[in-house]
Amino acid sequence: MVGVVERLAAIVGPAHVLTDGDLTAAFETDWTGRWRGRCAAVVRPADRDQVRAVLHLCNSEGVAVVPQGGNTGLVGGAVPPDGAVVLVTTRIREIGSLDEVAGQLTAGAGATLGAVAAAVRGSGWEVGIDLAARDSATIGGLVATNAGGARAVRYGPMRSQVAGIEAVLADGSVVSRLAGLAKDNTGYDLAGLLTGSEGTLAVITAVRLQLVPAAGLRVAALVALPSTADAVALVSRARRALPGLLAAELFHESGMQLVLGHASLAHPFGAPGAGAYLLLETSDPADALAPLLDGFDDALLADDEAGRTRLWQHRERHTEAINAAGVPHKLDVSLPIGRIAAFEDRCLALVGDRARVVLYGHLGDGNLHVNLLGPAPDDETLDEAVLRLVIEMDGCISAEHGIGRAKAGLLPLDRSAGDLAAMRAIKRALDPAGILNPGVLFEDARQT
Ligand code: FAD
Ligand code: 2HG
Ligand code: ZN
Repeated sequence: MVGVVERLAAIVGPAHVLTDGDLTAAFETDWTGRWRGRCAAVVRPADRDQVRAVLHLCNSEGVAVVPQGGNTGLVGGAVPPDGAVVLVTTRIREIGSLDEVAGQLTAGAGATLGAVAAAVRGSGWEVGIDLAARDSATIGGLVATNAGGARAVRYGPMRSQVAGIEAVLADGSVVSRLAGLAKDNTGYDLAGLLTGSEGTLAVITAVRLQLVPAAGLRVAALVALPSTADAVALVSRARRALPGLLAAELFHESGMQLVLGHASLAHPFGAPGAGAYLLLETSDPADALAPLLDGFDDALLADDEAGRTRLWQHRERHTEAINAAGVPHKLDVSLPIGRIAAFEDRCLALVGDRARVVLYGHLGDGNLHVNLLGPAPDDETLDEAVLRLVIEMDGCISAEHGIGRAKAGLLPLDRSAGDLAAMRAIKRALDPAGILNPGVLFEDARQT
C-alpha cells in the first residue's frame, strides 16, 4: 500500500493524500457515529482527470475505493472498509453558469446543495430539492443516493432534477452526457442508472441540474392534530386543494420534545398533547390554505421567512436532536400513504419497550423515518423486525437514504432473486474487479 499512497500523492499532490489517523478520522465515521472503518488513505482529487488517474491506479492494484461527498449519508455508505481509499469529491466544486432559458446548470459533484442554491438565488429558478444537510451534502452525494427531502412531494426526488451526468468508471473511463437535452433516446439512460447507485458503479464528477421555477410565495402552517390518520386525511385534501403544495411533513410529540430540549425552545402550542403534527408549505396564497385548517384549533401560519424558519426548525432539527440523544438505528421506509397510520401503530407495538422510537417523515410521499434509540449499534434484531413489517405492509426498506452498509444484508428481503441477479450483472459489467464501494448494496461484494 505504501507504493500506492506515493503514487496517489503524485496524482493529486501530497497535501491531498491524508494517512495520519487524526486527519483521516472524520472521513472514517458516519454522521451518526454508528459506522466506522480504518482507511489506508483519504485522497482529494481536484478534477475529473485526477479522479480518472486515481481509479485507474486503484483498479489495477485491486484497492477498494469509497466515494465520499459531504459524509452526511445515514446508511454507512461512505464509510470505508478497512484498507480502502476514501475518494473525497469536495474539491471538485465548480458551479457553471446558469442557462437562464433552460433553467439548467452544471455543478461539480463536490459542490454543496447550499452553494448551488445560493448561486441561482434571485434568477427565478431554484433547485427542486432541499434538506437540512444542505450546507454539507454534495450534488454528487445527492445523486448517488437519489436523495428526497421535503420538496419531493412537489418536484420528485433527486432523479427528477438530473438532466445529465459525467462520471468515471472503475477502470478510469468516462461516461458523459451533459447537454441537458429534454429528449434523448440514444440508448441506455446511464444518468438514470448511476442515480441511486450509492458509489458502487462509478464516481460522479459533474451533474447537469434541471432547476424548477422559483416559488414566489411561500406559506407554512404547523397543525396539531388528534392522530396520524387525521394528518393523512388532511394531506390528501391539501394535495387536491393546493396545486402549489411544496411540503407535507409529519412528526410526533416524541420528536417534538427531543427538538425542544435540544434547541432550548418553548412548545409552539404552549403544551404537549397532540397525536400528530403536520407541517404544510405551499406556494398558494394563505387564503387557499385557510379553509383546509377550518376546524383545527391549533394551527400556526407563517408567510415570512423568519416565521417559516421558526416553524420548520421543529421538523428540520429532528436528526441532530436524535443524534444528541444517542446513536440511532435509522430506518427510512416507504409505505402506501393510506397504511402509514396502521404501520405506526404496529411498529410501536412491535418495538414495545425494547427501544425508544421516534417516527417522522415526508408524509406526502408515504416516507417515514423510524429512529430507534437504545439497541447496541451492531444489534440488528429490531431493525430486521421493523423492515419485515414494512414489507408485509407493501412498503419498501429505503425511501431516500439508500441501502448502504446498514441494510445490505437485508436487501434480499425486498428485492427478488431476479432483480438481484440483474443488479449484480450490472455491477460486474461496470466494475469487474469490485473495487467501488464493496459491502454497499451487496454485503458480499468485496475485494480489498
Ligand atoms: P455522502 O454521505 O458522502 O455519501 C453518500 C453515498 O453516496 C455513499 O454511498 C457514497 O459512496 C456515495 N457518493 C457520494 N458522492 C459520490 C460521487 N460523487 N459519486 C459516486 N458516489 C458518491 N437524505 C434525504 O434523502 N432526505 C433528507 O431529507 C435528508 N435530510 C438529512 C438531514 C440531515 C441533518 C442529515 C445529516 C442527512 C440528511 N439526509 C437526507 C441524508 C444525506 O444528506 C443524503 O443522503 C445526501 O444525499 C448525502 O450527500 P453527501 O454528499 O453527504 O454524500
Ligand atoms: C429527514 O427527513 C432526513 O429529516 C433524516 O431524511 C431522517 O434522521 C432521519 O432519520
Ligand atoms: Zn427524509
